[in-house]
Amino acid sequence: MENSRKAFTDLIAKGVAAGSVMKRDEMMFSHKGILYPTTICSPEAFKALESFEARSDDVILAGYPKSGTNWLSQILNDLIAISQKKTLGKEKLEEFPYLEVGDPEKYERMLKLPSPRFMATHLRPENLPTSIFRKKVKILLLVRNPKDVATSFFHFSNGLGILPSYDTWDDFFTDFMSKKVAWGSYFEYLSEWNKYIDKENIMAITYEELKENPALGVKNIAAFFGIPLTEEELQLVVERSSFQSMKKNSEKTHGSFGNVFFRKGGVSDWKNLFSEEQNEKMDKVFEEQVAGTKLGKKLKYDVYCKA
Ligand code: PPS
Repeated sequence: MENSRKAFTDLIAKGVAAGSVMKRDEMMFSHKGILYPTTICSPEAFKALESFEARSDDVILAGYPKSGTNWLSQILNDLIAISQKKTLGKEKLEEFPYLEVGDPEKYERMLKLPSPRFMATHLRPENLPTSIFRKKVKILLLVRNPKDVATSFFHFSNGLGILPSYDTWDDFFTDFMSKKVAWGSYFEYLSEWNKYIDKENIMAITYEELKENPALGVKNIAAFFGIPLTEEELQLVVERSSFQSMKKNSEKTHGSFGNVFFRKGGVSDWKNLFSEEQNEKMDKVFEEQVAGTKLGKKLKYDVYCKA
């Protein structure tokens, strides 16, 4: 395990240890009507986050849990290293990269970090510190088709003890559809972020389009953040961020949790879990809440979520 990633693995290990002695109903708490895992988040940290001072050159990745945020984090960190002419993969991770995860003092420590600071978040826009929008910080918004998100979330809940586990997929599906999972409803997440989609400081990308054409995706992301890339650098970032490379390297980057964070890395695994009835239920909710929005159309639901 590389020492440089200790901030990641130590926090997860602590969360797993805390979760192992908690009763199921103690494992989540509600903040502004949304559930979060007690094992790695706290009301005190949320309070401290409100006054977090963003910098205009911060690099922010927003994505609901299980939409591929570790993948895009790798890409963005490599792009930042290239922009600073540093060797890829050698940077030391000073803080756990998800903004809302960690202790309340984290934001004080982040004041001392050099620019550009990278941070990921699973939060909805209305729950992000207002300085992010005031400073027009660039945000890469990552979305993934909701059926694969739910599938990945189910396996993750049973693979890592920071979240309540489930005896059956059906139980998880019920909770996923009724806002009873960590970070709340994915459908509400999509409709809230849709309100921001036309802002110049926001770029949306789907997991599926990146999977289909990683070189084009990385090129567009680099252009959005104003990072010039040679063809060679582009190929390197693409190669280092492939699922195979990241899974192979995961012992170094994610320690013993590697296999949980890098599970299958594909599209359509939902077909192994969803019943006919569950398909109909999700299709209906998506149609009612998200399908007509710009972000909803970008997800190409008919391509990726119809049997
Ligand atoms: S987390 O726990 O919320 O931070 O998870 P997150 O990283 O957002 O999402 C995990 C899923 O992303 C897949 N993954 C990848 N897919 C393609 N390429 C690469 N490089 C990659 N890295 C991670 C990971 O396998 C999870 O999806 P599933 O479907 O469970 O495999």
